Amino acid sequence: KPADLDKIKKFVNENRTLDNAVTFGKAKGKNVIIFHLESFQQFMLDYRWDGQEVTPNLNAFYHDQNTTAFDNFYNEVGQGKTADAELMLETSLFGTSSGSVMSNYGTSNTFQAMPALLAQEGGYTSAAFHGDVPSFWNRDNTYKNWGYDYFFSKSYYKDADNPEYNVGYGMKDKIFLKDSAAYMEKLPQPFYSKVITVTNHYPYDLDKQNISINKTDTDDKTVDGYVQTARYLDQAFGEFEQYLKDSGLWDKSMIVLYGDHYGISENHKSAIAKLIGKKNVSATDLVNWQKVPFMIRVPGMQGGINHTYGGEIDVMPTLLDLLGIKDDAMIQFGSDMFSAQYKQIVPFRNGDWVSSEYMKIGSNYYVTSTGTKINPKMDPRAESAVKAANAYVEKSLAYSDKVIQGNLLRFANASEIPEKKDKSLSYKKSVG
Ligand code: GP9
Ligand code: MN
Repeated sequence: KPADLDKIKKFVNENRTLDNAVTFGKAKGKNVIIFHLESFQQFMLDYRWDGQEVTPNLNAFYHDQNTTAFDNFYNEVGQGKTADAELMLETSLFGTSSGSVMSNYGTSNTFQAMPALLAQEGGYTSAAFHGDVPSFWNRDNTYKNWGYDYFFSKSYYKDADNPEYNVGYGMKDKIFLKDSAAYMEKLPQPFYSKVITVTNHYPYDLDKQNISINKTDTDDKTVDGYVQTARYLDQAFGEFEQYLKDSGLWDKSMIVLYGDHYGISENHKSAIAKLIGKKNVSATDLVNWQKVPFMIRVPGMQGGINHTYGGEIDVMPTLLDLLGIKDDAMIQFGSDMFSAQYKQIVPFRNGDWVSSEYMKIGSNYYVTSTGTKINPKMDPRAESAVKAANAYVEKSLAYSDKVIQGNLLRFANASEIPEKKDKSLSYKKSVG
């Protein structure tokens, strides 16, 4: 019912934050290139093995003077994994508690999504790139609905079915990225694009000729394989970076890197502990291992490592701030991480959360900075902070679910829904 949307709008508006006068518009008019680091976790950055950095190219990007890198940034996905990450990034709505929104609602719901919004507000062309079949996670239909002009999926790539070119869910990243960069160069500018890698995906298989670092010694096949495919992903990114530099796109673009979700599940916790040199694994360690990279390089903007607590739901408002695009009409459950009013509360899909001060794990509470377990009832300040965070997280998840399950955005004013692109658009057409 339309009244449901009004109630939710009220909640979103109450939590809306002011723009940051310094960062707002810093990337105005620039191309946007979002580089999806499949299953890549924060602890791999700057990790060394066998006397080498495992991910030298990503580390260089992390420390680049124009890169703002958030090192307390968490993935917030549920069962939809990659699809949940994509949904949060492009609509600032949470995945549902089960299933994948892209699969169940992507075709028919009304959305306020990045590609359509940037087309309307900034004249952007949009393109997604992925070396798997277009139907996976219902991407083809969802992307049309979100307003993507182009979706370069497997059939666009030369010899894409050659078994030598594939591993796991799709094309090997290096092969995929070479052609992707060539397509990208031909897009009208400014463009908004996302490039979804896939080789660093469970079970982390890689052919011999692509292995360029010795196995780690945890004796856990998954973890030892992960370090090697993470290295491959890093090299693939390094090659892609070079293509962008050669074509001149590197300095005309805001480049965003993010990890979509964990790569190694809790079942392998002792092997991860060994990998990163930890003796005991605590409940808060397991939550902190849900950190993934979120880094934004804006040419001409001074970067640095930013310790603000945030998550995937906050990406869209944060990027819109940099792009100088007003989003006051949007139903967003995240907020701009650069805003001085930003709350630093990160909801997880199961109702747990992390804030800059406290963590909720099941029915237990901890101090975020120390991992010390607390009883909030013993400390009035903690008690009120925890209460407020619980209410905020519960409402955010429940309202987001309502928006999706009731398709409530269809009740928004027409002027609040960015113009939709031609839905009959065929992504099978050959371009350029
Ligand atoms: C498949 C790929 C994998 O196309 O994006 O999705 P995931 O298993 O990580 O959700
Ligand atoms: Mn994934």
